[in-house]
Amino acid sequence: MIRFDILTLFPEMFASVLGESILKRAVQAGLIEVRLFDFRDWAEGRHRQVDDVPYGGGDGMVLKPEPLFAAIRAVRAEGPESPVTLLTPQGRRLDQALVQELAARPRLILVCGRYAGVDERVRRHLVDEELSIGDYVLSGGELPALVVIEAVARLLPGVLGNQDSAAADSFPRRLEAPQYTRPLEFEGHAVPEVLVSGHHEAIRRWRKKESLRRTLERRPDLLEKYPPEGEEAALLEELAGEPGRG
Ligand code: 4HQ
Repeated sequence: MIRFDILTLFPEMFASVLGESILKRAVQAGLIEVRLFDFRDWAEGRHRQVDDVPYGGGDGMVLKPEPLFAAIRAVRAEGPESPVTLLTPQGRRLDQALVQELAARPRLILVCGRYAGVDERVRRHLVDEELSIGDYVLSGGELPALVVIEAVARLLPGVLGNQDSAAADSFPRRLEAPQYTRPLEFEGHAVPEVLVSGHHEAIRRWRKKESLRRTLERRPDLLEKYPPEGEEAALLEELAGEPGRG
């Protein structure tokens, strides 16, 4: 069981994703718990203001330190000790290795910023780690937090049901081979014959080769990082001998 404590100005953004499919079942089965905190509840004054103009001028609003400090302290105080994680494009990039690290924790406290970001004092004096889901700009940390929840949850025992958990665990070193299902012919396009041949060894080899072909075309960096050996090396030779496209 992992507990996710989410601090956000938009707690309602989480309901639809957590209310469907795998995550819904994980919550129902008590495999994960997601608690949502609207940090506006910790804002003072008649307007419950959570943001303000940047000192020195500039575009956008900055999240004020007081409500975030109060909210994070209150949330942190209940339950097991846990680092506080801020979702930001300036953070450590999320990959499957980091997802595995996060999945080993009992609790994650995820802070979702908005607007031009948080006052630097939140980052410096309250946040323990910063995490990015990739090099693109979103409008808030809510979707990144949901990405973290989903990626982490599916590694927990029992969440995926049937699937091989070892396979779910690590990012594959090769891209997947093409997959087909019925019908055998669709709008004149047939399924590769080998897949309906019943020849298991031929199918295994075909998949391995097509997986390599895709990896070579789209993710040659994976071949550098995890060099082919044995059968893979031989299949790569075959690919190199094929007449190219274009
Ligand atoms: N944000 N990975 C929140 C992101 C982001 C990302 C932009 C985070 C706006 C306020 N977060 N700020 N990419 O784009 O984590």
